[in-house]
Amino acid sequence: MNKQQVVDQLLAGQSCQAGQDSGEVFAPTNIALCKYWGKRDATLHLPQNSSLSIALPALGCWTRISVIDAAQDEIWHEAQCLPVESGFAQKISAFLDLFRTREDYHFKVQTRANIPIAAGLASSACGYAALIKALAQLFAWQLSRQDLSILARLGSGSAARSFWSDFVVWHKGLRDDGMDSFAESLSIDWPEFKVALLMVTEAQKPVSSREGMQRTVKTSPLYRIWPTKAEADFMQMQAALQARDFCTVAAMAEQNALLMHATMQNAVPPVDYWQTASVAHMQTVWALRRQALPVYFTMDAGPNIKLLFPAAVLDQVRAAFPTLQLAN
Ligand code: 2P0
Repeated sequence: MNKQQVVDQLLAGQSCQAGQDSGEVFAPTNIALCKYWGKRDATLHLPQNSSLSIALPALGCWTRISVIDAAQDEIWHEAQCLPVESGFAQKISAFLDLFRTREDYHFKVQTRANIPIAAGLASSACGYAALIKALAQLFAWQLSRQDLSILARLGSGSAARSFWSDFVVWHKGLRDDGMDSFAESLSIDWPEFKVALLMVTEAQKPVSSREGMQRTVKTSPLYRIWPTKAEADFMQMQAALQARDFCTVAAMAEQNALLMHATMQNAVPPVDYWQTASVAHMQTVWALRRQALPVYFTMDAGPNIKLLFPAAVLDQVRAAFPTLQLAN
């Protein structure tokens, strides 16, 4: 099955007529507590394991899309019109091809984000989710958020999780067409669960997540244990979240991230997103825990660290990490 077949199946019976302008929509970024790492289908971005994330509701991507009378798409990022041949513009235009219900439709896409791009802060997640939300408004699709999450997954796997502002699960699904590989909110209201960013660098990562995952699945002997362990974490973490058991959730998140990074570092050649400062932050977290402070971390495909802690200990965590940026 290819992407177009999935789109056609989901949009059957929906309007093919685009309005003039979507208006500006926002999608939050999300940080996985139980990570997505590895695909069972690289075309449809179907994952090897289910994953679970927390949204950062004030950080993400704003997108507006309109139909223009032009021979090609115009892709704007942060008030700059990108050259048609740029990698970013080509990726977006190729994705838009899936939704061009008339051949003469060309789009102007305007995006801005308040997170750095490709630095392990899920910029592609909020970027593709915002694009799908904007298209849904432009075409006035009558689709559930679960269906929108399937469409966004075709752009980037983790985008499936960027349609809600709380804890979200993305089911791996079993079907070849991926219609059961969608995300949904756990509807858990837990404002005391805090996430803070420790920025090591805003530079773009040297190896994309997509390539990193593919190399890990193909060459890392340690990856063999990942799908089963990640699926077990996914189930147990949901129970701990329902129980509002902070230390269990955060300890599992840290261990899940460390196992993901171990599988990457075991790839040939290694996929290594760690920098000296990332490791120093981890060691500080472990030292604080030895002093009984409930602070944990997670880390994605980039060197930046995300701290996890209950709101009640914010002052102590800030004293240890004066540069932290509170993210929720
Ligand atoms: C996650 N990451 O669960 C994991 C943890 C990075 C580390 O999802 O190939 O950009 O577009 O499906 O979604 C980043 O991978 O990859 C990611 P594609 P994506 O958040």
